[in-house]
Amino acid sequence: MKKKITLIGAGQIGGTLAHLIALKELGNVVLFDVAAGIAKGKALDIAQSSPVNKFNIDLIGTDNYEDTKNSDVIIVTAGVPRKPGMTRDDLLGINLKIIKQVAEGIKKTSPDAFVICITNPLDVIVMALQKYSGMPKNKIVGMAGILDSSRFIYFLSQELKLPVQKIKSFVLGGHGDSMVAMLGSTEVDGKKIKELVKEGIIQKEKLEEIVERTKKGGAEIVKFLEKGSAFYAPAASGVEMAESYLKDLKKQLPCAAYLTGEYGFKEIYAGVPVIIGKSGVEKIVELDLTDEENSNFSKSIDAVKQLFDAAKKIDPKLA
Ligand code: TXD
Repeated sequence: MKKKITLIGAGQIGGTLAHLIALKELGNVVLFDVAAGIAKGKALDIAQSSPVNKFNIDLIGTDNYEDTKNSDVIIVTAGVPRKPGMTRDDLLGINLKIIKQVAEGIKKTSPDAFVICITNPLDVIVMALQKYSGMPKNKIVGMAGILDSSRFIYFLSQELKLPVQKIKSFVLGGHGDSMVAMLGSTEVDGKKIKELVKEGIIQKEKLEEIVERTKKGGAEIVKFLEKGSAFYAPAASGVEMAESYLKDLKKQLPCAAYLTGEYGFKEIYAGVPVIIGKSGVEKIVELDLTDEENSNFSKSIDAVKQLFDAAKKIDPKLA
């Protein structure tokens, strides 16, 4: 029996998610969007490529939550993306309203689904989605850390002229300018990055430049595109999480997860390494952080808390 994957939002990321899931035959796809035509058109277009790429899955487009019921995985991208000059936080008001509608829609029709939230501002929106839906905290997770880590690894691979597979790193904390590249645990071909700095293979200043470029990774693409924001790498990152759940791969992935005391914080979503398997977020992995990483992680959590306070001012029900 094929799994059922519902994509709430059939825009740039939603359409790319649908295509990637089809090519990997991860499950049948329901593309849901309030703009039903977009959902239906993209579902049909991807379906018509199945003879070329030899995949066999069902794809439908809809604006009716009934069509999404009993989904195994739900990936939420419903919302508005940034325009040039906007911060992720500027999207809070409008996307909170949208995520409340989405929560109402999914909690009745797919109460047992694993829900991956992508909509920005990510850390607060995923928290709101969990609160509005009341679905289990280990079954609702945010996608950001995989994207941020992937951007960091890519920039580092370009600088060192190495294949991306040779580099291991995590970017944790909030999905914003306060995100934290965990340089202490970053490895290049099995060697700690600080060894490469000592050996003069990469300058400390260049490494800091790469960290800064990663923080602004989304804005750099928004500036080029002028209309819309990144969608290929975000979609690839969301599929990585869905696949680990559906195939019980128990991959360790940086995601926005609900903390219950890990890293000294609780009752907040933040980007941390988690194990994703058939039960959802099965474990939060506590890395040994350097003093600098600990301090930067705390600052990042503070930034998330401030934005969540702003969200509670918009909707006191979130308290
Ligand atoms: O790392 C990350 N988490 C970020 C997330 C990376 C990149 C983009 N990030 C955010 O994802 C972005 O700031 C947006 O908040 C979402 C979706 O980005 P996308 O580029 O896919 O936006 P689009 O193309 O505008 O698609 C959004 C769709 C669009 O088709 C709307 O009609 C639909 O969402 N939409 C809705 N669908 C269902 N229900 C409701 N209420 C609704 N409102 C709008």
